[in-house]
Amino acid sequence: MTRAACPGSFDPVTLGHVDIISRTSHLFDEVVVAVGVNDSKRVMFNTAERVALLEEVLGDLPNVRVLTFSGLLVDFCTEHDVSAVVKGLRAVSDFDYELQMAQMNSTLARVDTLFMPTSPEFSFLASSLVKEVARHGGDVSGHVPAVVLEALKRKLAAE
Ligand code: COD
Repeated sequence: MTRAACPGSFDPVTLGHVDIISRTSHLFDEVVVAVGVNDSKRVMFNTAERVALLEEVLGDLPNVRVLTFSGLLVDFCTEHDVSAVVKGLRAVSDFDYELQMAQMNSTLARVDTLFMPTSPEFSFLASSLVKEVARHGGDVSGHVPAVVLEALKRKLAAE
C-alpha cells in the first residue's frame, strides 16, 4: 500500500491546496493531510478549525484522512508509514525553499519529496494572500471552498 503525506499549515485551506491533495489522491492508495501545529506561529484559524474545514472540504475523497502533527515532518512520516511527501510548486520562487526542506528531510529520515506543479489557475494563490484580501473586503470567493469563505466572513466579523 502506498501512502503519501500532503503537509501544510492550511490557514485556511485554499482551492490550490485542494487541487494538489485531490490529484495526489489519484496517485496513491492513501493520502494523509498533515496539519502542522506550531504554537509560535500566529494563525487565523486554530488547529481544530483548520482540521474541521479540511475534513469538510475533502469529505468526498474516500482515501484522504486529516491528521495533525507537531515537531518534525519526518517523524510524522515514519510514525504513519508515509512513503512520499507531496508538495505543490507554484513558481520558481517556491522551489529554493522546498528543495532545501526536501533535501533536509531525505537526510533526516530518507523521506522522499515529490513536487507537483500547481494548476495554472492557482499559481498565485496562498493562504496569506487570501486572508489579506478578505481582511480588506476583497472578493476571495473564487479562491477558497464555500465553507472556507463563510468561515472567513465569521472570523473577520468577530475580530
Ligand atoms: N498551488 C499549489 N500548491 C500549493 C498552493 C497553490 N496555490 N498553495 C500552497 N500549496 C502547497 C505547497 O506545497 C505548500 O508546501 C503546501 O501546499 C502547504 O502550504 P501552506 O502555506 O498551507 O503550509 P506551509 O508552507 O506553511 O507549511 C509548511 C510545513 C508545515 C509543511 C513545514 O513548515 C514543515 O514541514 N514543518 C514541520 C517542521 C519540520 O519538519 N521542519 C524541518 C523541515 S526541513
